Amino acid sequence: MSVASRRSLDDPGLHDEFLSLVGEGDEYGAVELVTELLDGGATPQRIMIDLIGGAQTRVGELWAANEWSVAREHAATAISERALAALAARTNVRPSRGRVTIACVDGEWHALPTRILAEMLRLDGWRVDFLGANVPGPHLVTHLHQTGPDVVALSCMIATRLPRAHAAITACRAAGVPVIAGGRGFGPGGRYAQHLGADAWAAGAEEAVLRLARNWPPHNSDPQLSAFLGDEEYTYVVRNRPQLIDSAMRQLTERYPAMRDYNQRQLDSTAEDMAHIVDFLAAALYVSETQIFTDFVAWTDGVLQARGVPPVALRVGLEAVQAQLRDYPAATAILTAGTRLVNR
Ligand code: B12
Repeated sequence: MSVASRRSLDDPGLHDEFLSLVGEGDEYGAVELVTELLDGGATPQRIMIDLIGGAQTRVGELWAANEWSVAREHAATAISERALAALAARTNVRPSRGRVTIACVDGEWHALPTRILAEMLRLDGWRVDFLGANVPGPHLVTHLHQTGPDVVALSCMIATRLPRAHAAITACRAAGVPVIAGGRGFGPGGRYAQHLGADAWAAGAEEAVLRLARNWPPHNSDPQLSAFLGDEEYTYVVRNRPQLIDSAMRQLTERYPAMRDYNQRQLDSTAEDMAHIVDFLAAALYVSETQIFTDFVAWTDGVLQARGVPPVALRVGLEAVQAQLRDYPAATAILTAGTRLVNR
């Protein structure tokens, strides 16, 4: 290709072009585009963060706005993964630093952000063991004993996985391996990460690269090591999860008549929303942070409204869970804060 026609990350319309390619499931087109950018002199880091990461963020927005279906989002993510793999195949770096294990916590399926992290660290000279999505804590610890890494990078993108993140962080530290945490599940500025005992937190892959290169292991880390944060209310909600969801579904059918005409798919997604209400409530109780729940309610409200579900349905759903938790003051306060948001 001639120099004049080289592609650059600053080309007008480039990001929209990549988004269309992943949206149309055009694997070859997406791989060709990132390869051309690499040939044109763009760094693999910028392509991963700005182009692929940026497109994924747009995919999330399009899904939330009901413009893209779940299937289209899944297909797009698969193409982004292919583009990432193509970049990785073109960039070999001899390991010159330590060894890092990268894993998503138990029940966490957002593997792509950690794949980006893995590639960024590999390009910076780390030897990377990438374990991917949904890694159960005990298996992670076995892996640490077998491979002896210098650091574990643990991802939590959804706050409902925080109790599992806490268990994993505690187990890694007990095995003598420091933990850097990341992903939006750890809250604004990663504020739950230290609370749950992580040695460090980074907002994104670029920050993690700097953090691990310059100041690792952290000498002055002062994690608040608490073996178990869940109190009686958290335990009650987790133990009674199925009953809380079933009973809330029944109450919702009585109090929100439109639901009686729902088809099976609508009923399934309502049950899923109800399960999320209970799971986010449990997470908020676990770390004593109402904001985990109110952020979730605000987000769900937007998602439901984009799908033509009126706010009253969510409000009734929240009330149906709250009605079963009258004797639990912290849960009641959190649910009240959530309901207040929907009433605005
Ligand atoms: C693709 C996707 C999925 C895919 C994931 C497939 C895969 N292989 O990764 C699937 C379909 C599995 C999925 C499922 C769900 N998802 Co989703 N998903 C997304 C989406 C569209 C893209 C994620 C992504 O790749 N982002 C691109 C990366 C580059 O973004 P990033 O966060 O900036 O990444 C950086 C940081 O996170 C950080 N980082 C991440 N981990 C770590 C770890 C360490 C140690 C460090 C240092 C840094 C770090 O570094 C990354 C690179 O710089 C996002 C939208 C979005 N805005 O991200 C939603 C999103 C994350 N999902 C969301 C939701 C709600 C869900 C579901 C609950 C949906 C449902 N109803 O079932 C489930 C939960 C599944 C689970 N239990 O994990 C919400 C979360 C909202 C919230 N309340 O927090 C989002 C934000 C969508 C939205 N706009 O609302 N999802």
